[in-house]
Amino acid sequence: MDSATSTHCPYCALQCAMTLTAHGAGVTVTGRAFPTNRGGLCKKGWTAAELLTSPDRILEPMMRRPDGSFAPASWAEALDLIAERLSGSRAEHGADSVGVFGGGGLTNEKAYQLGKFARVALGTSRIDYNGRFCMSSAAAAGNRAFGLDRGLPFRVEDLDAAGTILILGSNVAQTMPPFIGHLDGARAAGGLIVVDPRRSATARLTDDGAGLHVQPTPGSDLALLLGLTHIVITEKLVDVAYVADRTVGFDELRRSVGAWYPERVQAATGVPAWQLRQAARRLAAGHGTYILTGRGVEQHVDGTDTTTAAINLSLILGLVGTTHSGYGTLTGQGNGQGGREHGQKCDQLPGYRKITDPAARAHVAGVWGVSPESLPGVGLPAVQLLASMGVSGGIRCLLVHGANVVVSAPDAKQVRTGLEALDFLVVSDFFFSETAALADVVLPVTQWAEEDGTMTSLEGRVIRRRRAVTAPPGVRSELWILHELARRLHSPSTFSTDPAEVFDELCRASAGGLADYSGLSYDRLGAGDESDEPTYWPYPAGSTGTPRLFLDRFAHADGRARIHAVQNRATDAPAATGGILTLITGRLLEHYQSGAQTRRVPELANAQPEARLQLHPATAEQLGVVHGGWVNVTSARGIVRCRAEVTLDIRHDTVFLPFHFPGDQSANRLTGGATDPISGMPEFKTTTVRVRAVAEHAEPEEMRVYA
Ligand SMILES: Nc1nc2c(c(=O)[nH]1)N[C@H]1C(S)=C(S)[C@@H](COP(=O)(O)OP(=O)(O)OC[C@H]3O[C@@H](n4cnc5c(=O)[nH]c(N)nc54)[C@H](O)[C@@H]3O)O[C@H]1N2
Ligand SMILES: Nc1nc2c(c(=O)[nH]1)N[C@H]1C(S)=C(S)[C@@H](COP(=O)(O)OP(=O)(O)OC[C@H]3O[C@@H](n4cnc5c(=O)[nH]c(N)nc54)[C@H](O)[C@@H]3O)O[C@H]1N2
Ligand code: SF4
Ligand SMILES: [Mo]
Repeated sequence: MDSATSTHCPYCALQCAMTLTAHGAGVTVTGRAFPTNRGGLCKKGWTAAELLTSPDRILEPMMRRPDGSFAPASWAEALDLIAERLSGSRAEHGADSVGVFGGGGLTNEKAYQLGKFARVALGTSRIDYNGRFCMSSAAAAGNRAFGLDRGLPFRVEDLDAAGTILILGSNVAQTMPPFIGHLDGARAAGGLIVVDPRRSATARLTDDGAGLHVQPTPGSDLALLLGLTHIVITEKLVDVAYVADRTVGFDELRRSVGAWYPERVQAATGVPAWQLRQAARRLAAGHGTYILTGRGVEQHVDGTDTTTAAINLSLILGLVGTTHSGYGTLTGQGNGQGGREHGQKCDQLPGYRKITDPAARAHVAGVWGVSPESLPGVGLPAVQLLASMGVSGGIRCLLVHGANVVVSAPDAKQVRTGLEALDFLVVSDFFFSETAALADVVLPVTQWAEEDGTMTSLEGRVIRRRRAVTAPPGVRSELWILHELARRLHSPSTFSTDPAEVFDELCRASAGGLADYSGLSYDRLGAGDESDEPTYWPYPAGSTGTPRLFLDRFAHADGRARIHAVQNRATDAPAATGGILTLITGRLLEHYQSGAQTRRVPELANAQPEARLQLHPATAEQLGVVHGGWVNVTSARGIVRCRAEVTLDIRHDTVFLPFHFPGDQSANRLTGGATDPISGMPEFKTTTVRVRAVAEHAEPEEMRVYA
């Protein structure tokens, strides 16, 4: 008989609800009613179950042989070897010679267990995760301003009643398609404002009187936001009572934006002064105004400050901590929110606690049954962690869980070199990702529909992932792997293999922290139907959770939000002459992240089989590039060879590449290693490149140099 299971999509943070029906031939996916998706799914969600039976799936542990090829191994052999190599490295080079790289796609249970495993079983400080590439700037800005980082401090459905929504650097129409239903109210009111150097699918939602598309030069958003703030202040649109009651720091902000008059901002951003005024007035006119940021403004070396500028604008308009307006960041990965709460970050313990805080160390060490002194200190953020591979004093062994850094980390060629220089690399994955292909041992793990766990959605809502099918016999859950390794490493603490038990422990460890889950349990999270109580954190024992944050106070000790004046340090974009252009990178609807999963779904791969460089017709003509013709894109770091997509949907000084493809189409061969000094976020969104038309089979000089 068919059996139906209520669960959620494995991919993005919208965590669309779905029902999986297992039958003889496989698993059928249907959308399920839930506030974020209202029964809708995107193409990736519809096809997600195909990967359960993918012919590419790894079904037994694989070990590298001396000749470089892989051979299957038993679990005992693989785990024994890993334990031996990690203990050996620790004995010879110290605990910090072993690194751990996690992911924002892992369930809360796995993320928590991985952080504990690093600190307790390995004793290493060297753990960080791919959320550093994703949420770190917004998290740093949220913590600084509000004292707390929950992506949306309100419910997604609150947006339905909005009259005005400003979306900065997010292409939700492609990155979270069912989400756009929540923009309908603002569109009907003519109040959707989208800021994007591309006329993205989301920018097009502003057509026909639905709102305004603001098209700045890439990387100029901070100047744009300072300009909007300047207009709000000079036109006396500030919510004076709110600023006085609920914030500190306004005077400094007023001084700092004094010189950012609209005509100067126009010169710095390319956005006409009239548009700036129109946008600022619309935001202030209200009728329920929300400001949302995405990776387009956050993934920059000034990403924390740019996000802070968006928060400052929200605060002086009195938007945050009300029932009808707000500021939020659109969290990306499936568990991008929970992934940043339970200890995968190099400076963090569960419950969003700081590893440097003696009280936090004492509490968590108590739950783990170890002494606080035994816990390591702060490690290295992702880019620096990866840069330490193969460097004296750096990491010599690495465990990767839920990331494909060869494709998704900046300066990917250097990352590959670093991985190759390691003494020992272990990758847990379902597929031979580009990163797994470099490993010494690859461990095959269960997929989403084969495991139980919890995810925390972009709204901070904790939801259940449920097992719908039995995993193939050779694969194991990561909880089991960590348990087995901890045992072999003689860990002083225990590692349960049961997700519900791990969740209970996580809840205890989080008690009293910012992200307090202590009132939650699998029972509390319900049956996965519409009768379920929504469970938004903080959810301390005895509470009913927190759908809307900051209604009475912010999380700083004095209850007030911090307006933190920020400076624009960006230099002007390079002149768009001689083929010198600004490259921005981002996403296509059909592919997810490094593409390790979606490139293996035939329908998605056929729809988008390769990376294409978007460029404007005028630019294309100047460079002799034709639609579908081949181009070389060169930066200081490397070269990409791909076909051109000539489109009016982009500024003439800007080109766009998706980052979902490997090899010589990998956008991250072009990006550099520069990071935001506050958050550690790499500069993914702007890179200076040169574009040249080439014949399909030409092999220019640079190709050989960088190959
Ligand atoms: N289809 C799909 N959906 C996804 C994902 C995926 O890989 N594929 N990944 C998920 C994850 S982890 C994340 S983080 C989210 C990301 O979701 P988004 O933030 O929506 O994704 P991006 O495409 O990276 O960037 C959004 C937009 O920023 C614009 N942009 C680039 N540079 C700038 C700039 O300097 N200023 C401004 N204002 N805009 C700029 C780009 O043109 C792009 O349209 O998506 C999630 N959903
Ligand atoms: N140029 C550029 N680069 C970017 C970005 C950009 O906009 N531009 N965006 C950045 C962002 S926002 C993000 S989030 C990163 C993401 O980049 P990646 O970390 O590369 O993300 P994924 O492709 O999702 O990689 C997840 C890998 O883990 C596997 N996996 C999935 N679930 C699990 C699990 O539960 N356990 C284990 N062990 N494995 C699992 C998948 O098969 C896949 O191989 O990329 C970043 N890189
Ligand atoms: S929008 Fe995100 S969660 Fe929803 S179906 Fe698509 S990938 Fe899955
Ligand atoms: Mo992300």
